[in-house]
Amino acid sequence: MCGIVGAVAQRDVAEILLEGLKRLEYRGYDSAGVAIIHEGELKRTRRLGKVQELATALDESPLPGGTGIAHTRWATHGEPSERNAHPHISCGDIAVVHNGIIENHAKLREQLTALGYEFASDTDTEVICHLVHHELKSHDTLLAAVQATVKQLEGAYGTVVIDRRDPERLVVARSGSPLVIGYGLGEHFVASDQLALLPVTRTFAYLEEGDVAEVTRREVNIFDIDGNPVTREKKESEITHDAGDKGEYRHYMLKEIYEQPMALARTLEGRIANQQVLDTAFGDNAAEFLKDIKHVQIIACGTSYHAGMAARYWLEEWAGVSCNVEIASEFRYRKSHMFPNSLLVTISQSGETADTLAALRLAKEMGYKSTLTICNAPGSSLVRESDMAYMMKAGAEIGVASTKAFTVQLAGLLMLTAVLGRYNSMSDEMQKAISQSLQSMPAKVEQALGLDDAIAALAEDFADKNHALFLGRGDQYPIAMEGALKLKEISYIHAEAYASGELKHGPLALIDADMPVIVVAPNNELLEKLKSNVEEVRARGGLMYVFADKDAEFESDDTMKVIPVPHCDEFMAPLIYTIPLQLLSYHVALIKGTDVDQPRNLAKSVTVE
Ligand code: F1P
Repeated sequence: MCGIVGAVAQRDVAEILLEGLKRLEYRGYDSAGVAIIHEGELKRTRRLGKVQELATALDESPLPGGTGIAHTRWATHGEPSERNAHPHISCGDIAVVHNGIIENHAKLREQLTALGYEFASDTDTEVICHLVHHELKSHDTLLAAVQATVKQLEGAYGTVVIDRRDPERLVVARSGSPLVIGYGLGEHFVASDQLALLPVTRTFAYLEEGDVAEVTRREVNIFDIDGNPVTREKKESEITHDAGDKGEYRHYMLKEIYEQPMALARTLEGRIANQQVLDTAFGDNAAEFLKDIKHVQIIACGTSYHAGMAARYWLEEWAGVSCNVEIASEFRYRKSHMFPNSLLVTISQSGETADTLAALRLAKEMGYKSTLTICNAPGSSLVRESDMAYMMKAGAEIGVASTKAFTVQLAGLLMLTAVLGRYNSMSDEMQKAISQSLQSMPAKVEQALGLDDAIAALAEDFADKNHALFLGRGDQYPIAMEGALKLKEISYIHAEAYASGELKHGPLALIDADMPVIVVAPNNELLEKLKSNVEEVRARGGLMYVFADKDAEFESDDTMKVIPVPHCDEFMAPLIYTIPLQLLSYHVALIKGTDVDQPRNLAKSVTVE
C-alpha cells in the first residue's frame, strides 16, 4: 500500500530515500515525506501529491544527514494532506513511518492525550511515535521502547522509528506488513519492498512476523516476537532487470502489456518436459501435496480473482476436480465448508494482499490438506506461508492496473489444471494438447499485440462514454470481467461485465446508443448462443464491439464493429482475448488523459484490509 524506505549511512541519505520512494510510488501516492537526523536535530519535509513534489521541495531546501526515514502514503485514516503525511513526530524527538492500520488507535489516542501528548494529525500512525516517546521514559534504549510499544498495538504494521537523541540507529518492526533489510558496505537500509533499494544493494533479509530489529551502520540485530535474538537468512536479489525503467514506452502499463510474450516464455521455462507439465513447477515436493487432491478452493482479490474464476472452468471441465473461487475479503469473514482432500490456492501478484493472506491463515487453521500460492513476489508472505508456490517470474509489475501478472497467472493455472488432471481424469492427449498450447502462447500473444493500432482507432469511440458493458460466456466471462475492471480502473468509465446468458435478466434494460457493448467471442461451442445474445443487443439499438475469431463469421455493419482476433485453441483463448481488452482500456485512458500508471484512489499492493 504505502511505501517505506530508511537508511543509516556515513553519507547523506536524502537522495537514496527519494529514489526509493520513487520506486515505491506505484504502491500508494497521495503524499510523501522524509525525516532526517542532522547534528542532533530532526528535520522533516512533507508534501501532498506525488513524490516529485517532495523532490522539488528537497531540491529547494536540501536535508543533509546520514540517518533518515521516508514514506509515500495511500490514505487510510485521515484525508490525504500534508499534516497527515508521514513521517509523524513526537515532541521533536521521535519520527515514525508506518504501513498498515493500527486498529486500537482510538483507545491509544485517548490514553496518550490523557498523558499530555498533543496530536498533530488524524492518522492512526501518530499513536506509534507518541507511544515510543512515552516508553522511552521507562526504557533505556530505542529498541526496548519499540518492543514495549508494539506489544500495545493491534492490527497490521510495518514501521521504522528514529530518535534524534540516538542518531545512528533505525528500529524497525514487522507484523502483517512486509519489511526487508538491505545490507550495504558500512551502511544499512530498510524498505517495504526490495525494489526500493536495488540502486544501493542486492543483499536482503526479510523480517518475519513479530520481528523487531535495530539497524546501525555496522550491525543489524534482529529479535523475534518473544525478544530472542534470531538470524534471518540473507539472500541476493533475484530481480534480474531493473523494473524502475519505462524504457521506450510512454507508460509502465504499456511496457508491461508488451512484455507479456517474454513473461510467458519465462514462466514456462523448465516447467514442461516430454509434452507434460512438471509437478515441480509448484515446488520440489509438490507431487506429494497434489496427488490426492479432489477439490480446489481458490482465493484472491481483484484481477487475481478473475484469473481464479477462469481456472474454475478448466479445473472442473478438464482436470475433473471440483472447484470454488471466492474473493478473499468474503472468505475470511464467513464460515465456509471444507471438502476432504482440498487444496487451497491463493493467487496474488504481490504476495502481500492483506485479505488474501488472512484467508490463507484461516484455511490453514481449518485444516486444508495443502496450500499453494500462485505469486509473483519471491520471499513474500504468501510464498513463505504456503506449502507450495508457483513462482510466476513475470518480472516486477509497476502499473497499478495488472496486465502481465494476469496472463501469467492464467498460464500457471492452466499448468495446475494439467497436473491435477494427471492425478485425476485427464487423458494423455489432453495433457499433451495443453503443453503444446502453453508453449505456443508467447508467439500467439505477440500476434494479438499486432491489434494495437486497430484498437487505438476504436478507442476514440469511447472518449465521450460514461458506461460500458462487457459480455462473455464460459471461461470468457471472467475475461469480460477483467476487461471491465481494466476500463474502470484506468479510464474511470463505469463498466460492468455480464455472462451474456444473463442479459435478459436485467442489463438489457440499459442498452441504448450511449452504452457501448464489448463482446468477446472466440470460436467455441458457445458461439451460437453468444450470437443470439448479440442479436438481442442489436434489436435494442445497442452499439457493439465484437472481438471475434476470424472464422466466427461476424460482419461489421452500422451497429457492430468486428475486430478479428488471431485464431487460437480453447486452452489459450481466455489469455489471448485478454490482450485486446488491455489495449482498449489503455488507449481509452490515453484519450481521456487519466493517470494510466497511477490511477486515482488506487494502490498496487493492498496490505491493509
Ligand atoms: C490484488 C489487486 C490487483 C489490482 C491492484 C490492487 O493484488 O486487486 O489485482 O491490480 O493492484 O490489488 P494481488 O493480490 O494480485 O497482489
